[in-house]
Amino acid sequence: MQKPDNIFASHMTTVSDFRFDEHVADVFPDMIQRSVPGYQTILHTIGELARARVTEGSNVYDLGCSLGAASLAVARNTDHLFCQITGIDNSPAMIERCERVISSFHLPNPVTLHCESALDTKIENASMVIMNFTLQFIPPEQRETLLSKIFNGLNPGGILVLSEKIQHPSEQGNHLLIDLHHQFKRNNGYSELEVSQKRAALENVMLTDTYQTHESRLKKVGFEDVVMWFKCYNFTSMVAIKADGDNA
Ligand code: GEK
Repeated sequence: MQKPDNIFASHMTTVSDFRFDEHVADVFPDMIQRSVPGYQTILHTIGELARARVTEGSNVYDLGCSLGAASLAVARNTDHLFCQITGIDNSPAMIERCERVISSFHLPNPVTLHCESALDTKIENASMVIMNFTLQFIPPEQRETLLSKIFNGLNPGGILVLSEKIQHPSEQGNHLLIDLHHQFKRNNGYSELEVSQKRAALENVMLTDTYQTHESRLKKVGFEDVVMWFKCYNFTSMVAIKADGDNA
């Protein structure tokens, strides 16, 4: 049974900045499921992409792995070859619980976890890197350097799966998408107070870019192609492809 997320249910006199602490880690599966449209579809597709693109003897990195949902999707879909899956998160509470989740499954490929910032992770011999709603928590001025490091660590033909909450470039379009997302959350049982207090908590912590910013930055660091394969309201998932030797 998942623990229900009621972190923002009672009135707070001051809303502190959102942190991935033990309270959040305890309710995380319920929180992300009720807050991110298409979360299960995205995990399913990460599994499909892993089956199609992960190569024998390569590394897969899940940066900002939380409780390991994307790493598990990769592990379950790579039973036909050997690969090393590495989950990274800088929240000790997340990594501690993720260890428990991962060790409760018998997986065809090893998943190794490290508590560190994705900014410090060495990326090498990678056929797939996943940032499933993580880049939005990295300071904006460090995003290009991180993406460049990922690009350099990917093998030719390797992919980055980048899922992000985005901003629409026009104010009225952005409001339309925010309203639809808030309605999605109310439909999933969050109250008006929960929606507004969570929004205030995330304001300084989760800094979103437009799709255009993502696409041009990914191209700038060297990716050959950027494919937006999922969008619902202001939530999107992209696959950035590194040219393989034959196309380069
Ligand atoms: C999933 N991918 O379920 N380095 C490493 N981790 C970080 C950093 C950083 N610098 N900053 C934040 N995080 C998951 C969901 S949640 C998305 C990812 C969300 C971690 C943070 O601790 C948290 O676990 C994760 O990124 C973001 O597929 O809650 O909206």
